[in-house]
Amino acid sequence: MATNIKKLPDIEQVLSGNGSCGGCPATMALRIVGKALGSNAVMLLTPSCSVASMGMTPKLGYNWPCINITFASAGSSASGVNQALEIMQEKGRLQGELPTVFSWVGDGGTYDIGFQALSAAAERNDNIIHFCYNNEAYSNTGVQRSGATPRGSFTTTTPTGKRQPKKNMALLMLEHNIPYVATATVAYPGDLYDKVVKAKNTPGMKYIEILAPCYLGWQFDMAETVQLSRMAVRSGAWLLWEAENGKITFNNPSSQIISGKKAAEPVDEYLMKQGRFNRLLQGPDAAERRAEIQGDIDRQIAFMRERAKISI
Ligand SMILES: Cc1ncc(C[n+]2csc(CCOP(=O)(O)OP(=O)(O)O)c2C)c(N)n1
Ligand code: SF4
Ligand SMILES: [Mg+2]
Repeated sequence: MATNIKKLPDIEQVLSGNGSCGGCPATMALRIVGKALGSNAVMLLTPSCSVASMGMTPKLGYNWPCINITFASAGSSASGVNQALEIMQEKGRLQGELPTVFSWVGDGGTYDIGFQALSAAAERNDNIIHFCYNNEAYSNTGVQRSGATPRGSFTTTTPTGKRQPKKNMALLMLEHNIPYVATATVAYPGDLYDKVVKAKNTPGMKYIEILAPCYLGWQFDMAETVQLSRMAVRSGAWLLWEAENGKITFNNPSSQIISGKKAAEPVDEYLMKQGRFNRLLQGPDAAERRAEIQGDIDRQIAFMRERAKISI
């Protein structure tokens, strides 16, 4: 059972007055991450909404030492910072517990441009946590398509709807044989908190991906961020799972969908709540397009069930 939200520590690493939009899922998620990591950490960020929201020294919105790095280099930069801290500790120039080194990166910086450096860090099993907050587009530059954008979604570079399905990035990270991989989303803060605590206490490379429904890119009312996050999970469009040393387990409510105890909700209601799908689903081939999206979700559920060796 996940930790109850009322039991999360009071510590706040995300400070008031930061520049994110109201209802920003990335910032909500980072708040929970801060409660799990505590203050002894170093944060690396690639160009993204979270950088734009952070503000400028000396008035940073995040209460960690923060390093802005180039778009492609989260994996290599975080590895380098971690190595430097380990050497400082060895030489007696750093006392106490080694800080957690984590990168906080969007889907563009993870799925696409940062993939090579991230893959290399995973292959070396470097002692870092890579967080991908996945808002399914390049939001900070006006919503362009990324490898995480689902089929059918409108972005400024897919004006007639994206024609390809998204990648399964968390599974790709798992295939690097790293000790910990997890998926999460803002509607389940206790689940996210527990996963970050596990990652913090696991040596080696950790990858946590957080679905982050962004009102701007997805086109819904900003007060509905958490509702959209919950609908994504209930429809099976987003599965909550974790893998410790390669063994996959699913977390509630995804575990019920995977085990066949509960059917995933049809994706229609989730799609129709979002302007990014609306125009497509009002066109003459709406039924065909909707079936394609539902097909992608059904295939992923079946694939992940098989990959986790669960039969129903
Ligand atoms: C090499 C390089 N290319 C493009 C940019 C412009 N750029 C800044 S933020 C951004 C979007 C980042 O998308 P993502 O990683 O998904 O984070 P989000 O904006 O969605 O938070 C882009 C394309 C850049 N800073 N550097
Ligand atoms: S555009 Fe989306 S991800 Fe970016 S700050 Fe606003 S709500 Fe957050
Ligand atoms: Mg993004």
